[in-house]
Amino acid sequence: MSNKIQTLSGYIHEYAKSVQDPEHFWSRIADSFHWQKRWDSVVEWNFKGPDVKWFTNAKLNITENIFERHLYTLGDKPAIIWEPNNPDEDVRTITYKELYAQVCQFSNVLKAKGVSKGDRVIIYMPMVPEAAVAMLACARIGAVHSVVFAGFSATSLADRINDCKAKMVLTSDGNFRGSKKIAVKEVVDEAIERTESIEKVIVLRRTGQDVNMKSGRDIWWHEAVEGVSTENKAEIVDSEDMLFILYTSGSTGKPKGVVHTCGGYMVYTTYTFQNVFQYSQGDVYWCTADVGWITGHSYIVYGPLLAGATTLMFEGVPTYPDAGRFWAICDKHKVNQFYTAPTAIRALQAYGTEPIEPYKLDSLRVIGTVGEPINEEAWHWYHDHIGKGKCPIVDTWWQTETGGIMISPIAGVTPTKPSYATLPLPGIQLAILDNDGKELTGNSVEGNLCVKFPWPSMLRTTYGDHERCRQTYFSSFKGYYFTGDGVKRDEDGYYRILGRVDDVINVSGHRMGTAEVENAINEHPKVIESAVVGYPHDIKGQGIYAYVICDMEGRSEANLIEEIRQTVTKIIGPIAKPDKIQIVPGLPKTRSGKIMRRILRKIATGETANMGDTSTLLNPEVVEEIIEGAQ
Ligand code: 6R9
Repeated sequence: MSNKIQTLSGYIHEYAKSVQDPEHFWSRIADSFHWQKRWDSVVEWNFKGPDVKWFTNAKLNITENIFERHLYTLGDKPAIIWEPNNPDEDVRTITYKELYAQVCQFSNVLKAKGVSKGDRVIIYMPMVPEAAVAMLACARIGAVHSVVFAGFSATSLADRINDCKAKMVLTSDGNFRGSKKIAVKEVVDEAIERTESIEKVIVLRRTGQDVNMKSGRDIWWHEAVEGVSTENKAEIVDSEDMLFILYTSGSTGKPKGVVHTCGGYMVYTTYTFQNVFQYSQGDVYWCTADVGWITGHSYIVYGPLLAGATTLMFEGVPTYPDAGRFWAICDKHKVNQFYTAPTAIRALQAYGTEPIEPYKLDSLRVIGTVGEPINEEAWHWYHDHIGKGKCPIVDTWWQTETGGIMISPIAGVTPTKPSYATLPLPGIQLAILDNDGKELTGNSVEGNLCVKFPWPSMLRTTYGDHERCRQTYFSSFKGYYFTGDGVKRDEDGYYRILGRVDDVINVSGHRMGTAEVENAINEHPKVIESAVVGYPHDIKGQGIYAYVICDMEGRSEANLIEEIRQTVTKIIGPIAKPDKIQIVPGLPKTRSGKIMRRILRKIATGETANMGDTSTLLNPEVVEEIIEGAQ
């Protein structure tokens, strides 16, 4: 772990080196991995294409760096500790050796069922160790995984299958979440009806509920692995071969398949995991995310396992069987690093400190957050009641597209400040640009957050549509990667993320495009037009406010609103269900027909005293009517 930064001056020194000579800096980090063939050049890039390559022509397999590289020293050490939804069910502890055997075995299964290098495999599974086995088995044979969060609807799943033309789906019968048992296989069946590329479905038995197994297509996981060898020689791939696709929402209607490649992603997730969390051998690290999101990819599976860490995986929810569950797990497994989302902190904060009282929480050394800005109140609550005033909070800013943590304190090294992600990690060259594209230098500035130099785990493209990648991230400000976030750099040079500046809303840490939600609402036959905005929500960070024009004939407003909610659940999933739906007579539009979202945002926030200039509107009278009916 020689790459670990341990002092503030060490950080300053490393950061300076990473900017002065990035090639030398990253090649030194990359040297600690196992490459079948070394790279010709560290980085080749331009942000025009964009065209970014790290460790060109190097050959490797990421799973060899998890297993073969660690087995002699860490073989008997727990790789995954799995805590089930129900605390009375047995914990599973899987050592590196055991996980290796399972991954090899499942790699052989995938191959036998017709998956080969470059094929896309959808993983639609609950939070069980087999989800990690599935990801790693794909990586081992050079197949490309695309994990879809198991809360997404059949329509969302079908869209993703069709977009990447996946050959196989790995799933389960059902999913335990708190007191609920959720059907999973059923959703897969419905989705596959709208697709043409799926040849096989492998189904893990988890809940034991009844499912339909289509003969010739569907296979039980336990039957598929029976008698299959636990030895497998890893497929050697190129550093720039695809590792995975992960779909994420943008400001346009359709989610994009963000593409990550092998070499750079491996190097960067490991480096950031080791540094940000200051993991030491023997520690137990726990990230509460779901593997369906990028946080689960980089900081439950790849980063920790590449670093030889013990990663805890939790199947359930923070409030089951009660609001002390997270803290019970921390004590039970003596968790040293705990990483969660502000929305979970706020939700638990609402229960007061009573649920925390039975627990010591004395194993915790580092606590972290990710996914959305953390408000100062939640930061202090987390710091005082969970960290007991002695654990540094790592507020980590990053994105699906960045692959790994970009701005964050290094635990115990970087002095923290409530609500600040603090400073960029080594290798990350940030820039703040004003709306005219001028870089704002110096401190005490505010603007659009951009990055001006590539980093190893950045996205390479959006699957099947490179132009969309260029348009979305590299066209707003020429020569820069644009994050979509607003940021402030304060008088100390510290960064505070201000939230999205585009039409993306962040609900409980989940990204959603307003257009995506509008499209779903518009599927209801009585809806004529809709506009969706975010508004501040105490627990979720942002809530979804939908203004909808409907054909009301023969319908009650309450029924329609409920039906619209169900339509959104059906089309996207429960996470996109609007918190507020207001039926309106019209939407404020400019003369060119554009919806004036600025006005709708103000109404949703309750800031109706000063509506600004509405004179350019085609229909200014509608504003008053909307204000009157606002919720
Ligand atoms: C990792 C992840 C990315 C968006 C990002 C930003 C918001 C994430 C944050 C944060 C403030 C933090 N975000 N971390 N905002 N402080 N520490 O969440 O990826 O799901 O792609 O979301 O989340 O707005 O642009 P993703």
